Amino acid sequence: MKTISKALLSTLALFAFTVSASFASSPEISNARIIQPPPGAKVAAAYFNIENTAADSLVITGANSDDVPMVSIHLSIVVDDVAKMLEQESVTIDAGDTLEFKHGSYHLMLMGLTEPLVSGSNLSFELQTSAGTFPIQIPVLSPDEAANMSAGTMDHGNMNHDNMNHDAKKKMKHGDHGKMENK
Ligand SMILES: [Cu+2]
Repeated sequence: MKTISKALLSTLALFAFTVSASFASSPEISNARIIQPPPGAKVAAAYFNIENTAADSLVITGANSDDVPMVSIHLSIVVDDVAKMLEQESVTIDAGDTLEFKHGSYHLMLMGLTEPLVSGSNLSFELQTSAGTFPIQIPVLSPDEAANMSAGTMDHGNMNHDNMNHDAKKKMKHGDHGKMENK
């Protein structure tokens, strides 16, 4: 009897471990946004923060979207005062680290756009990584909304980005997003 319950216990423990391990390996995406490009633009950039919550390095190898003809990982750099964008085959995030895809750094380059990106809409992406493929929804923000959002992020580095991400659209629609800067 004792042996059976021990076996059952260890089975349960193993199950619990498996479940939490599979959650832990999903990267945390926050603050995802695409800044609406000017009318007629064929390209746009997508930004987000990605936290590698797993115990192993996470390698991002690419992204795709049914909504965008071509998606590449780019890195913006400045060489001799000239801004350049370099296509990256992959980006590695160490265990526990967060990488910000942002203006002037890593970004997803959305290319071959045939229709204007409308602020308030969401584009669906799949991120290909060493830990599998993960879906991401990225909202299109007007330039004003995006400026408010990044100002808020910079002023409040400790803020829970998840909450901000979830509330951002509603807050910004009501025009009170600027409050975050004044806190
Ligand atoms: Cu680019």
